[in-house]
Amino acid sequence: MCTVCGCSGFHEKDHDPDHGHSDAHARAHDVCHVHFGEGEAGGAVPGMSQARLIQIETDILGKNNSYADRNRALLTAKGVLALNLVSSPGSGKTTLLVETLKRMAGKTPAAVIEGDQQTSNDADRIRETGAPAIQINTGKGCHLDAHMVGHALERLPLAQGGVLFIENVGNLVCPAAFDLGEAFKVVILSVTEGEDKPLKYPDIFANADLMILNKTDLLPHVDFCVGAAIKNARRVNRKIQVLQVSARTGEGVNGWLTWLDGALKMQVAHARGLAAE
Ligand SMILES: Nc1nc2c(ncn2[C@@H]2O[C@H](COP(=O)(O)OP(=O)(O)OP(=O)(O)O)[C@@H](O)[C@H]2O)c(=O)[nH]1
Ligand SMILES: [Mg+2]
Repeated sequence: MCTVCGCSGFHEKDHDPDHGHSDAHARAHDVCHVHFGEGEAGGAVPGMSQARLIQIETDILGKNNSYADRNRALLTAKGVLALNLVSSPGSGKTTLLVETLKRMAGKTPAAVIEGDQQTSNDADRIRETGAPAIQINTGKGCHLDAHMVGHALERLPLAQGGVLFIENVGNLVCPAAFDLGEAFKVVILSVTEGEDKPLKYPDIFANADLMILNKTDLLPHVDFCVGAAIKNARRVNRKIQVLQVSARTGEGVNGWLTWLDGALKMQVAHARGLAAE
């Protein structure tokens, strides 16, 4: 038995005393590592071929993308900057939004779409700031899709040149695949979650434009290495921008507001460019 990890595929000759697991050991190590994501579809469903899985995913995402294109065209025409906020549950998305909306009040119009499986708690919290909010409950669904967002847009007052925040369902997996028609995807990682999350859930970090490291006020109390988290995020997405904030104390929130301002200016310029074509 392997004395490094306890797997049964280990042979004494495989062991490298300096590095622990040699290549030979790595091969033998597969005995205790079961992969379900190495086929063409990148996933597995019992009883379904990889080809069928790809076909289903292509159909669903193709349909979603056409709704996303429609949302994007509507938002761009209004010069509205739409952001898709994704994270695991409880990273602080709504808290950060509440603090952001309080600071934006009277300066930049903003509206919010909230996604959760159940309850209207988050939309209620947002409305207390004075900003309009629509709650989408997904039931057993684990992410927002562009069709749901399109329906919310029909009911939400969107001011020309404003910001639309879409808080996705707390989930680091499924929201990665669904374009909602946003201009930018923002992933929030709180310091209580561990710096390895970008490596464990790479798709969501690979697709994001900005990573916000939240709850920095808790850094003195947790084993979280900011440098390692940023390095891990840049291993899956070398272009990802990073901001550190505490939605609780407000530290770093001004940097986030500056980022928002720059993104809004880009969006307005983009809309003007399209209108002039
Ligand atoms: N210490 C600290 N706590 C925070 C911070 N931001 C949020 N929290 C707390 O984290 C908890 C979850 O915050 P939410 O804003 O509800 O998180 P969320 O990402 O919107 O959660 P879901 O919508 O359920 O996915 C609450 O108890 C917040 O008070 C922060 O910067 N520092
Ligand atoms: Mg929330």
